[in-house]
Order: sequence, then C-alpha cells, then structure tokens
Amino acid sequence: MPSVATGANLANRELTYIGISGDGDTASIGLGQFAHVVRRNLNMTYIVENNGCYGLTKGQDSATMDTGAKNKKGDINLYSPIDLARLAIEIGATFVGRSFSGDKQQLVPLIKAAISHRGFAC
Ligand SMILES: Cc1ncc(C[n+]2csc(CCOP(=O)(O)OP(=O)(O)O)c2C)c(N)n1
Repeated sequence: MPSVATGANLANRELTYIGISGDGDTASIGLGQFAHVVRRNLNMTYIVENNGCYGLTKGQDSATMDTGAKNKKGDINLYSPIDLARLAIEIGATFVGRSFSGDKQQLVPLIKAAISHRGFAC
C-alpha cells in the first residue's frame, strides 16, 4: 500500500490519499515501507487497524502483540511489542493519533483531522 500511494502521489498531488493497513503488514512485513513513507513525509493518511495478530492467516501474533498475551492457538507471546505510534513520532511523522474502533466520537474527528493535515498522518 505505501508503494502504491507513493507512486500515485507522484502522478497526482491533488488527490486525497487514505491507506488502510494491518499491524502485521505495517509492523512486520511492511515495516521498511512504513518507515520510509514517514521519513519522506508523503502526503497521505495511513490508518493501521491494529488487532495484534495476523487475522487473515489464522491469528498468529504480530509484532504489536503485548508480551505475555495468549494467541488463538494458546501460545504465549514472549517478545516485546513495537509501538507504531511511538516509532512514527521517533522517525519524524508530523501527525500521529491513536484511537479505538468502538469509540466513534473520538475516532471520526481524529480521522478528519488526519485527512486535513498536509503531509504524512497516521
Ligand atoms: C510479502 C507477504 N508475505 C506474507 C503474506 C501472507 N499474508 C497475507 S495477510 C497476512 C497477515 C496480515 O496481518 P495484518 O496486517 O495484521 O492484517 P489482519 O489480517 O489482522 O487484518 C500475511 C502474513 C503476504 N500477503 N505478503
């Protein structure tokens, strides 16, 4: 998703770019891509739907899963989690927010603010 958003941004800077990704894709498989769209301050809103696991491939722990948490199979996670919001701030994101999908009152204005931000928002 970050590669496609980068290419599309080069072709047309006038559009509003919103990308949705998972925590597996963002904190593991696509961590390099995430870091570099933050670093380049790509004009987009990058939303991570963080459920702590690889939902599509049967619920294995992702890199954001809490230490000591039990996955679907009953395995305990031994590793410390990557905090994506903290990482984004550390590498220079100009807008970072975190909310809960069950809290629309907080989430809707947060996403609106992220979309109206010029530059990278996640
Ligand atoms: C490069 C690559 N490696 C592995 C996969 C297999 N794969 C598909 S979805 C997925 C996990 C996605 O987890 P997450 O991003 O947290 O999304 P969720 O399914 O929880 O919504 C994996 C490993 C893939 N699609 N691409």
